[in-house]
Amino acid sequence: MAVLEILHYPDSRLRNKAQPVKHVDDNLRRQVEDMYETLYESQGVGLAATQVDIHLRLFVIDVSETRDQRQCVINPEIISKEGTQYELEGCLSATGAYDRVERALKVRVRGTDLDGNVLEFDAEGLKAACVQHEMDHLNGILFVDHLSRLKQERYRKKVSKLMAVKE
Ligand code: GNR
Ligand code: NI
Repeated sequence: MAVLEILHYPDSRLRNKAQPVKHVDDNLRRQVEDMYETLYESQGVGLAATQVDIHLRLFVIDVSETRDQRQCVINPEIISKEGTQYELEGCLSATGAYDRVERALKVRVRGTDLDGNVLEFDAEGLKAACVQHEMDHLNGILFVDHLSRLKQERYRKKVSKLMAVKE
């Protein structure tokens, strides 16, 4: 197992649209194990494959306090949405950005697990926001894209200043 390197804004690879998973092999299983390790090490609630430079449609989540409710969804789809919420989000690929994003309050998710079984579940609140956030990653979208133009511009400048300091 290994902790994978997470891509950071403004890395253009975060803009790739992930491709459907055609079959699950041992290599992909290993990558998913590494994604869990990366998720727990970085204390996130979700991680999309895109963030670790794997451009396949899958994500892992664990929104539990106890960090023992891992779930991997392959070829995820949101089949229904209900209500709205407007809660604070952060992203492991967008350091230093925290803001409220409008999301559906409840979603119904369909996909498959690593064994090819159909998976279908309801998510609400943080878990629902997280699923929508991870689905966005698979489509090359970051949560900062949902913010106002002004906030996006401020964030872009903040990051370029931080990068200038590093060099
Ligand atoms: O750790 C994370 N927290 C979070 C909080 C609210 C809504 C979504 C998230 S996902 C984020 C981890 C991450 O960047 N996943 O892509
Ligand atoms: Ni994210």
